[in-house]
Amino acid sequence: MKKARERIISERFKENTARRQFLQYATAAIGDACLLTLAMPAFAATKQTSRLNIVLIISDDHGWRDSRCYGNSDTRTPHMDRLAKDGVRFNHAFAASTLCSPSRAVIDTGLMPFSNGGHVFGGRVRPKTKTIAHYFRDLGYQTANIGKFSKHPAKAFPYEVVKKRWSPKEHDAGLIDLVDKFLKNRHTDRPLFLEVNTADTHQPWLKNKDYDISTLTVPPHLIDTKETRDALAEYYTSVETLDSNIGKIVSSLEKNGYCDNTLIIYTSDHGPNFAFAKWCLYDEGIRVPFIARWPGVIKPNTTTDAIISLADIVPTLIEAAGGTAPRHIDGQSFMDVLTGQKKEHLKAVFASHTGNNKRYPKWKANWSPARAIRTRTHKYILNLNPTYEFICHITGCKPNRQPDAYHPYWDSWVKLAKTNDGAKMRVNQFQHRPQHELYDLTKDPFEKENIANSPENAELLKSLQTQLSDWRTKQGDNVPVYLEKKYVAP
Ligand SMILES: [Ca+2]
Repeated sequence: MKKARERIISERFKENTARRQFLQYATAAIGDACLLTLAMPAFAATKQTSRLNIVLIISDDHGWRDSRCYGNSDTRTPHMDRLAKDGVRFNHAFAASTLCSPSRAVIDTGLMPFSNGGHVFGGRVRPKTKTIAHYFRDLGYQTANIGKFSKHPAKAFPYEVVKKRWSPKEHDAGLIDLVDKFLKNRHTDRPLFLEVNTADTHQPWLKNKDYDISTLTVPPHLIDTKETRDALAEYYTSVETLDSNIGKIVSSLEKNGYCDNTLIIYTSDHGPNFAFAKWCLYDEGIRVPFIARWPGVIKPNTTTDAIISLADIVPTLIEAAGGTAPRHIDGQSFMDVLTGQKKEHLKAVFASHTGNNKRYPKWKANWSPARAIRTRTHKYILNLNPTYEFICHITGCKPNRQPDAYHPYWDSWVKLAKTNDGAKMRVNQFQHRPQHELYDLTKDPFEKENIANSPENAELLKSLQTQLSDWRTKQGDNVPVYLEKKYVAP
């Protein structure tokens, strides 16, 4: 352990020296940067720089349980499993929000949803917010973003190279070629910060390839119907494609010389489009896969139970690159967990869900804002509009209106609920959220039994409420509790 630490310190010293030298060089050559690139022969492309390259692969709506290395034996994920075998797998990584753009704004800023401003779906980060593209540019890196962008406004995320590719119907067709060509044609001696955003697991899911739905294990938070099994098979088919693409990205990195001196991280923006997952602050919504590979620094085939937030990515990567993490941001570096020096990181994580803006007025949907605190053992959720029915894409999409986003499984649950008490209870739990929800995750990991009203939990409830309230105050989050039965879009 000591040896690993010394090695890291030594490497960081070398990296910092190289960075200083590079900055001096860059200052002199800045005006000729383009000419320099053009003039540089292909064989001189320095991919194995003395400084660390960083590749962050972010998937869309992939749940933490849904790969084989995380224990789901129904899925086929050899490439994620391989990445985990080569590196460290985090068991307690949490997104700060359960929708695309708010979660991604946190990943790229290190600031939680209210402090970066982009807490609404499609919301914009505050003017002058510093993002990962700024931080790595300042560290002398070439910054690139390939795939789904979903960051607003785009100018606040000034990646040097942006290659957008996201078409829900076509999934990631063409994405791998973009990554491969970019890596192949990259001729610079600067280190690389690359964010690749895949969309394979976003709806609409792919058609079931060859999963036998009768053999699938339906996770306990879902209601077991044929339609649920069909949806799982489609989702797992999409997970398989995601996994294959991760394999191709890693293979392209290795083929193009980004092997030993490259930190590769795989994570997801939030959980899948199943009830009690995406759109919700239950663990199935906010808990995400997180795998990191860094040859020579991260001990292979290890796992950690350290609790991390995706807000911690920015400071961790800055530190890994030899920089100093900014103090004003919410995220905290977990570099010591990556290197195996520490087993613990955060005591609790916070999460926030606002929902859509007024782009869905006809639906009156996705307006069930909530906030949550999640400790090692418990989750407290504060629902800010508890009397309004929980309507989201899962319950609100109709086959004739939104054929690509419609999933028949929800209708199958509603139908079953007419004759089955268990189904009736779960459908009701999904559509009607009390103001206060408390779960004991040690006994009830799928958060099915709300214990907020049990007198024996009063003290714990109060403590978690105080922590959440203090956090909200610090964040500038003053959204009140709405007790009207109406749609009040953010
Ligand atoms: Ca997403």
